[in-house]
Amino acid sequence: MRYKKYFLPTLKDAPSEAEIISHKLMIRSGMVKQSSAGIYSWLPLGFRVLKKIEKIVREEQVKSGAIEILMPTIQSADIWIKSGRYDDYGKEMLRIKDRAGRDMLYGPTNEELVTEIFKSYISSYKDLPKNLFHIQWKFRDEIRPRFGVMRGKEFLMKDNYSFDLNFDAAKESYNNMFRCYLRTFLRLGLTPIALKAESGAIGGNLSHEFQILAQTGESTLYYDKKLENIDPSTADIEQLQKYYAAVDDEHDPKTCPVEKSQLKISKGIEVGHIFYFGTKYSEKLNAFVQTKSGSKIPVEMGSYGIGVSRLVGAIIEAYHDDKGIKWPKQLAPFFVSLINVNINDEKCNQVSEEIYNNLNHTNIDVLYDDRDVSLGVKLSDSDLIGIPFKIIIGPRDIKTNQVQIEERLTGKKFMLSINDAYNYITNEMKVFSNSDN
Ligand code: P5A
Repeated sequence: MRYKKYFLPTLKDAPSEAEIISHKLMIRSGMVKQSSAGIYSWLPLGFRVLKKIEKIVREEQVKSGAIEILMPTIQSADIWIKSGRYDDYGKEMLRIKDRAGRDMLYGPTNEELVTEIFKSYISSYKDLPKNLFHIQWKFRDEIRPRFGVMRGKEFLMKDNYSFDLNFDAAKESYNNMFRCYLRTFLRLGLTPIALKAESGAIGGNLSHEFQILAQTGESTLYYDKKLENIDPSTADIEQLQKYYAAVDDEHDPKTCPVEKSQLKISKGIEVGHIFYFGTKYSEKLNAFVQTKSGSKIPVEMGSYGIGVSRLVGAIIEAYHDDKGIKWPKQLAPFFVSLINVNINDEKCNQVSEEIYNNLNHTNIDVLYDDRDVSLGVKLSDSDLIGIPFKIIIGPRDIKTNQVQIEERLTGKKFMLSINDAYNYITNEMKVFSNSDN
């Protein structure tokens, strides 16, 4: 991508209403634009990152055996009246009437709708288990939308729903998703801490929330150090229950069972939440399945959510410095920032074009800064938007066929020949593509 042709409106200052660093940086780096309170447009740079996160979340869902569908954003009030949640949800639910006066709503979650789909097609134990997911916008009329995309009114959620014949099978589905969540957050470069949680309005009797560590997080986590190193291939909730974890004022130093040296205190952000709620919805919405012996029983369910758009902010909270964002390589909107120091120098232009074309041919996302602005502006914009590598092509270095490489995550800087620079970048790209799966 050529910067001059692109749409990347960076700002020097963040608006005063942006309270936290990720919100400030997202606005300054031209990732999002607020359209009204808690509702955002995703500009090209933000959209690229959102899609990269979504892709990793999706791939891990599919690997875990979940099947992708797409349910609508607008739902009929009828199913919510049947489940009893139409009134429970209160003002957080955006209620709409269609032209015929029918009560509709913008879905804040999909337990009812997915149960309706399930029961229309599945009625036998032979077709279980099933796990359906979608990645779709939700709307919750939050009383105080704040922190940018971290607590929006409209936000993108990955939600999935498991259907099983009995409690044991449902617990297995829950554990399977538990492991999937750990893998997902690790792949996103985050450290997930799972905590036993209250299940609130979603209802049910087993629930965990996933927090990720970030110095600027909203909650304070108190947990056994061992929780930072849970193996996602073998983890289950029984194993987890051995380790202490509490959030904010749930923690009481007097009753905390963990030794001081073993207790970690860190800031965290909730990015996922999973629930087992048994037959709460299947009973109310008549989702019954036939057992082997011929009897009919309500299907056992769980639901599992990841805040995909919230993750964009949460990851910035975990990866930034005073210059801007430091994207983990797998999430960066561009992999390389190609900085042409002097667009009036023929040799600089020629070499920049050459490297630009070569990188494009190898499908490496490159942002070629061809603007007629100072080197300082180019460097600081690249740091602000958080591109992992810079290749800097300057008139003096190029006389000896040298270019400078800079790594955003480590701050490392070094000179290489043009050819070696190209090889270095393609190799870096290979290393992280291979470690993806
Ligand atoms: C689980 C999936 C549910 O809604 N139903 C379907 C269950 N859970 S939840 O905890 O309420 O939400 C799941 C995740 O969505 C993100 N999230 C939000 N992100 C941005 N703005 C919001 N207002 C918002 N509300 C919830 C969180 O990451 C949460 O863990």
